[in-house]
Amino acid sequence: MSALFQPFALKSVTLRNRIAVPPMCQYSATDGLVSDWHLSHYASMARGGAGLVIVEATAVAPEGRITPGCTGIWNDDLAQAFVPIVQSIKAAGSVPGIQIAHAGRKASANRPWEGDDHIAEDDARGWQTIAPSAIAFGPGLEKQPRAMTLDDIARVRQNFVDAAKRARDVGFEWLELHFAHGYLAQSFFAAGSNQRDDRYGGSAENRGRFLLETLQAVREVWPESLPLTVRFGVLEFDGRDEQTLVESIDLTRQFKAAGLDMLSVSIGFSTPKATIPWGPAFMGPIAERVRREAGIPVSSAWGFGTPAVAEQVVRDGQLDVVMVGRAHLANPHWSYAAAKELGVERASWTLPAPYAHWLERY
Ligand code: FNR
Ligand code: 536
Repeated sequence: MSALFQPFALKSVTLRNRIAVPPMCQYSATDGLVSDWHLSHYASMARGGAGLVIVEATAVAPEGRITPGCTGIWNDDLAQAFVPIVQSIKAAGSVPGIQIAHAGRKASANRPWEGDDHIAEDDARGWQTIAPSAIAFGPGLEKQPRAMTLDDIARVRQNFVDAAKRARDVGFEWLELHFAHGYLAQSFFAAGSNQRDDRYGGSAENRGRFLLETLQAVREVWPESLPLTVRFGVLEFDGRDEQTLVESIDLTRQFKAAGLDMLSVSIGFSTPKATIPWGPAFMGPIAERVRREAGIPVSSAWGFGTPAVAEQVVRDGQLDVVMVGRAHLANPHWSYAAAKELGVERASWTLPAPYAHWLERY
């Protein structure tokens, strides 16, 4: 019997299997507004059989977009435009999730296929970025951010809360806060990007404060019955990993006490000086340690996109849910293909009948 194709229940939500499409930016929005491409893309991801589809990093404020093509949810009109996407995901039997985000010092960048670097200072398409301290990321992302005031911190926290309310009101059933990948929240946590001397910088407790306060404030408006998750870079692969992991796991315990339901275990990407040991399932043992030491369900990504690998990490108890990203771009029906490869009986998970009927003996 497949472990990957067992349902997964969290709060009032049940995923039909352990496969999730992680948030993946499409860089195809205009002024934050989703396009027909998004509807087509997300509908196909859900139709492919995954239990959970998480909509891409969606900015809680205009200056929090990574690029001018990033989606936003900083007003009600932008939120309303997600309704057909939510409905299309539900119609295919998946749970609709969204990741809300602020890109901090990595914002105001060109799309990946247009350079992936910061928009030039003299280009009107760019904007002033903000961060805990006025320290640029490094080569390619050299724009110096403005150090946030305490008012800025309170405002962005409220931006997350307002975004969460809007996500709730348009029907998303799973919310993820983007606290990873060197964007705003991660850059508060990472000592190299946070040199504040107030209560938001210095000790691990202080560097975690913006993240914890934001989570606490969001939990107050996000329904108790629905999953609230965080994507968090628990290490950097910069040679200081044991200390970072200990601090990350401690903060995860505090997240849990504040109402976090699951952690998406990822990489910090806070420094260009990382050496990442890319390979199949390389995050599995790290995610398993967080799961065990923080006592919380986990998902993870990066190199789980082969059916046998995805099956194994669930069977071994490393992950509760497996994120399969680029393999879904290559084949939106990845789950169907995985079920066939693993010899899964149709009855053990819910395929949409209009496809399942024909594919059972195909
Ligand atoms: C990503 N990733 C990503 N992560 C995230 O937390 N929010 C996001 O919006 C995005 N956007 C994004 C866009 C694209 C085009 C890619 C390829 C990736 C990272 C993604 O969620 C995932 O962690 C990686 O793709 C690794 O998983 P795979 O592709 O190895 O299965
Ligand atoms: C993965 N990506 C993550 C994104 C956007 C695109 C690329 C996100 O979280 N919004 C990645 C992050 C950092 C470094 C390399 C790759």
